[in-house]
Amino acid sequence: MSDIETVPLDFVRYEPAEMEQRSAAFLAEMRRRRTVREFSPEPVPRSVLEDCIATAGTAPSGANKQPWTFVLVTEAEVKKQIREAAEKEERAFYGGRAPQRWLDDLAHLGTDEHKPFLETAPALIAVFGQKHGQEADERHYYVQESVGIAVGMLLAAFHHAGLATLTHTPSPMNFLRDVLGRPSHERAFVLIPVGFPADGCRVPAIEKKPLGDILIDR
Ligand code: IYR
Repeated sequence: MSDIETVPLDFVRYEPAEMEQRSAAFLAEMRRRRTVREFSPEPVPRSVLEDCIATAGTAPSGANKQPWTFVLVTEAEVKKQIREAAEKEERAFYGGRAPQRWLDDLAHLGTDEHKPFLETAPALIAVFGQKHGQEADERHYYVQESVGIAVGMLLAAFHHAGLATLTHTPSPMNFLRDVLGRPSHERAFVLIPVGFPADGCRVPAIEKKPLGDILIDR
């Protein structure tokens, strides 16, 4: 590295046996993560929400521009507005806008245009990607990739903290910018209800691909 400013790397190195134990334990924990569509209205601690959003904010990003905004919604009135706007789009989606092939692919998940979780979940996080910086001449790079990585870390952080999430993509979700009063250079990326699962919550019987289907040696 040339004459850029540096700091010592804060890196923890583990013995092989401990690495194996840690990676296996993390895998087992992440395998329990499921997308939840039935939430309890029980509130969640503000500090946990903040820590998880801060965790997402540690993600790598193009030129370290951190091109994301996480809007935390807990007010009933705002959640209601979001539900109404989302259900309007989803009625059009399920009522004919989506190609039949797409609806067929969703059938096994049991989703439809009703989105009660947008009001039941104690918190919604609307994630926005910033097309450029505060000033229009500050460029951002790989915005979709950067925000996608941050959202993956956010979902893992919530699961690790003991909260359930739903990666909800009302389509289209431009209404979020208006309802939440975000500037025109921000584009909604995903809407994430967060909370505890409802009592007796059930989830679709689906499976992840085995490792042999996703890992290729060469
Ligand atoms: N946005 C709709 C449809 C939907 C699309 C995909 I791809 C999913 O994995 C799940 C749902 C909805 O949220 O119902």
